[in-house]
Amino acid sequence: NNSNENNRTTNIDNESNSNTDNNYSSNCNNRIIISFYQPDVGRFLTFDHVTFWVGNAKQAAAHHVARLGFEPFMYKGLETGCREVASHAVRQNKVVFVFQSMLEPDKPAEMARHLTRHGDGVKDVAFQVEDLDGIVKKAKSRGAVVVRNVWEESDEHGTVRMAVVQTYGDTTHTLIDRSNYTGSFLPGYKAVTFKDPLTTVLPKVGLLHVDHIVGNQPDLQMQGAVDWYEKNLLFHRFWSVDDKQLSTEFSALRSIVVTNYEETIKMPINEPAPGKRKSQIQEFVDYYGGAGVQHIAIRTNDIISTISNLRARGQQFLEIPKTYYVTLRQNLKNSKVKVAENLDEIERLNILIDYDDNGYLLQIFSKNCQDRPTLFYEVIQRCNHQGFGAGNFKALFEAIEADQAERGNL
Ligand code: TYF
Ligand code: FE
Repeated sequence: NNSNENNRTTNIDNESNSNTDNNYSSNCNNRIIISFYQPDVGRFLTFDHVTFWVGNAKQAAAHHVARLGFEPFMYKGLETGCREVASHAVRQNKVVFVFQSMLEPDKPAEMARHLTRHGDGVKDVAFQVEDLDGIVKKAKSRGAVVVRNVWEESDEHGTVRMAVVQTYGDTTHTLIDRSNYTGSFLPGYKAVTFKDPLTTVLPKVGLLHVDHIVGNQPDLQMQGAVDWYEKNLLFHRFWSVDDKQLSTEFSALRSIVVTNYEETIKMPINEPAPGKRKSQIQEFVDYYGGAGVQHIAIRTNDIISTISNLRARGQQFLEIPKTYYVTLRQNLKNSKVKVAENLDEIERLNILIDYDDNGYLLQIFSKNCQDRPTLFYEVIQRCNHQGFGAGNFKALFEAIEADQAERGNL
């Protein structure tokens, strides 16, 4: 490997700042140079699956089947010889969610603590990797906490190798090497043969794969979380905004996106910023009891039908004020970009659009998935646009603040 060939330099702005000297500046007039090298060991491929620790895994899985269009997929629990934890996996195209619950009083203790502190939430985001040993060795040498060293699990379909590393809060990343495995999920699970009748009665949703997963951090902890990915996983910054771009009249936040070398996995990291009222990120941190996963964004190729069908299943989304669509229609007239979707449909469904001259993205945000105002989902369709909806932040945050006000949390 010729390192010069593999060296990409992105001139984002202009003042010196490499990803080895993490000198993030929140002044958007500063000019920053980020260079990044192809890591000499390992490769991150994709999001693999997401594990949720919840009070009632059976019902959480059923909820995702009924409301969000997942299908029952895999199971392990008492019937398969797992005496302490029940795991229900559901799947929709490449999106796999695993819901896990305790089977016995107070056991496993870590799960009990997690549940009482955080409520239902994301425990682990698994990545599919190549050269697991190289990645774990590198992360360890850089100081990452390895929760579980490399281990193997086998069945008639081959062998899966895995390791677990600690990221923000109580959240972990399982790293999975599937190169010697042909099974559809993981050893130890049995396929669920039950076909939920709702699957045939209700309209198909068409969620395809995870686009990005966002982690909220307590005040002033965003940079540390970003550094963790740069240092230990050799991720780099993809895109960043400062609190000037991310504020409404009342509240603000900062956000930095980190991604792997190939840019197939995107992990935005948020922190609250000072404003007149409580930041939505602070509200999350207060209710979650620290850092954690705030939203999972899932891709579709046809957001109009995806959202129509999710709404038909009773999934609820944030409401966007009419004024957003008045401004949008005006601005789109003066723009080079042509939006293929019908704007009346977009408005009826409360979908947001962000665009530049070359492309656009369509996105929408669900209401919170549980009683605590913590995790929610985003559905996103990309048409030659790799952003995260910066142009929508103001409208979106005002919509979130309306919900915050209803909860008495401003
Ligand atoms: O992932 C993103 O950056 C967008 C926008 O609290 C966003 O989905 C950012 C922060 C937030 C909610 C949405
Ligand atoms: Fe997002």
